[in-house]
Amino acid sequence: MSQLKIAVQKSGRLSEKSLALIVEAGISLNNSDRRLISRSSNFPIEILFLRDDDIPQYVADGVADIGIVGENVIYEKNSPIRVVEKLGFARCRLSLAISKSVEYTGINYFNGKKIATSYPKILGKYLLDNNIKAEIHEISGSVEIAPGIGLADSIFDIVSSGSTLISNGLQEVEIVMKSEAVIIGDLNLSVEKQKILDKLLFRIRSVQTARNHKYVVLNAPSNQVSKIIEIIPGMKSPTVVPLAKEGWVSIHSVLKENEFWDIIDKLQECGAEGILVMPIEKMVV
Ligand code: PRT
Ligand code: ZN
Repeated sequence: MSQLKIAVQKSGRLSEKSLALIVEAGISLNNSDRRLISRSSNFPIEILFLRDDDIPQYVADGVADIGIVGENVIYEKNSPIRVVEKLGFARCRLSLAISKSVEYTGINYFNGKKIATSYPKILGKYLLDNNIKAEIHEISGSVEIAPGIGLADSIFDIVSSGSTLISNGLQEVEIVMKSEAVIIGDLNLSVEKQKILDKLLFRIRSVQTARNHKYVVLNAPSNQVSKIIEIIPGMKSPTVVPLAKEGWVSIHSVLKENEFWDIIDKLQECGAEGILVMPIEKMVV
């Protein structure tokens, strides 16, 4: 029986969420102490723990069948792999930043400047596309200190909250790309492995869909039911059950997390009371 080999980051920003996703998909891991390989007793999967930068090449070489990495890493490595699924975590952007004391006038500012980065390929392409001639100075870490120590005029680096830039006296002036964690895959998966991957993706999507929805239960006057059903249509249609108190019903439904506050306001306007909102663990639609 074939096993699908999945490469995840050994330790870093992607590790916990990558493993959590696998565990929430109902896959139990035998030794998740991240030595090198972990197997599952209830799903044909093997996990390889690697540095994130190495994952695209391992997948391209077929050592791993799929992997979880940030999009920034795949575009920098340019390995022959495909993006199978976006995962929505480890969101960040790759941006150009300059000293906050400089007044930024536009992209031409970078002509003739020296830019420090760990992402020379992505930056090189961006500069070429925008017809800017700048010097790229490749460094492997602590890029944000480069302008302060006189190594470069500006930087091109990952930004998430922006606080690293602020504490180094820098301002973000151009967002070059946005990134999030994705599943990447070998271009030539066997039919058997593709089947295992499809099963895994089905489970991951159920977990992701559940995360984006909430289960809601509320009490409402019976004469408001039709109005409330319009507000919370549910997966097919809401469950409506009578309460012991005459003229009242309990309504159960599912709503999207991002519509939540708007909907709650509307429900209250219809006389809804005792509104309970609960997380959903898995959701198959
Ligand atoms: O050891 P290994 O090579 O496996 O790990 P790594 O050190 O290369 O990567 P790691 O664990 O730091 O990040 C893994 C991935 O997380 C990255 O490739 C991105 O896709 C994603 N990610 C999301 C981030 C950030 N957010 C992030 N904020 N990666 C790095 N940062 C750093 C950034 O380099 C900068 O120094 O955080 C700082 C900026 O953060 P803010 O919040 O101050 O703006
Ligand atoms: Zn790395």
